[in-house]
Amino acid sequence: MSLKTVPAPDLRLPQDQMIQVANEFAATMARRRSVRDFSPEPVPFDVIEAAIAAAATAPSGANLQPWRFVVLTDPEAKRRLRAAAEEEEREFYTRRATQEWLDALAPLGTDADKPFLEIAPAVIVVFEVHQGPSTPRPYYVKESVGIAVGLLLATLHQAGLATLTHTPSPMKFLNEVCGRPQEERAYVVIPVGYPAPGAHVPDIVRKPLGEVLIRK
Ligand code: IYR
Repeated sequence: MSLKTVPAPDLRLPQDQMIQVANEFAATMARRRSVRDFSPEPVPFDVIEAAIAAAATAPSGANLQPWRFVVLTDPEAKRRLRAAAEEEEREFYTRRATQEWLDALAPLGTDADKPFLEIAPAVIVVFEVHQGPSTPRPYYVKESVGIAVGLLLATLHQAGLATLTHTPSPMKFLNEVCGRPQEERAYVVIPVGYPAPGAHVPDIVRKPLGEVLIRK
């Protein structure tokens, strides 16, 4: 059975305006940085809610929208999250990671300590939704959830908030910490807040457009 249709939205802008809008957005996004040193200052929940609403507009395989966003703000929940994540991370840094991987991470200065999981005022745990008792088999889950997370990060950044895309490995413990069913699988953990006063980030550079854009 096919869905009824509605007219495609007409978003057309005059050419000079479309270039300006795109350039301004690119310049704004160029200022986004992964922050690891957060202030405990609370953030308005309405902003997080709006960012999740934006994320949930992402295209998805067969429009099945296979995502859930769990927002932790309760200090005790964040403390449990941090403790469980650090346990996994200690395994990663001392046993699981290959030397090659550790060498790739060395310039970023990351280690098994994850104070940001407790200090950031909000932590969003994004889950993929797979087939389960009340959920159908989804398609292109990683692609769909990845796009949703991109929109989430872009919205939070536009609203003036800092984020970190944190990927503890493995992530199974997040089902327990967030009270989510087996068919959901954690995809990424995103602390959200303001940088701590005086926070620094590594002085990275992005690849020049000439390298990443191939025009044929
Ligand atoms: N999950 C670890 C390791 C880590 C992996 C990558 I790839 C990074 O870009 C950063 C960290 C951690 O969060 O420390």
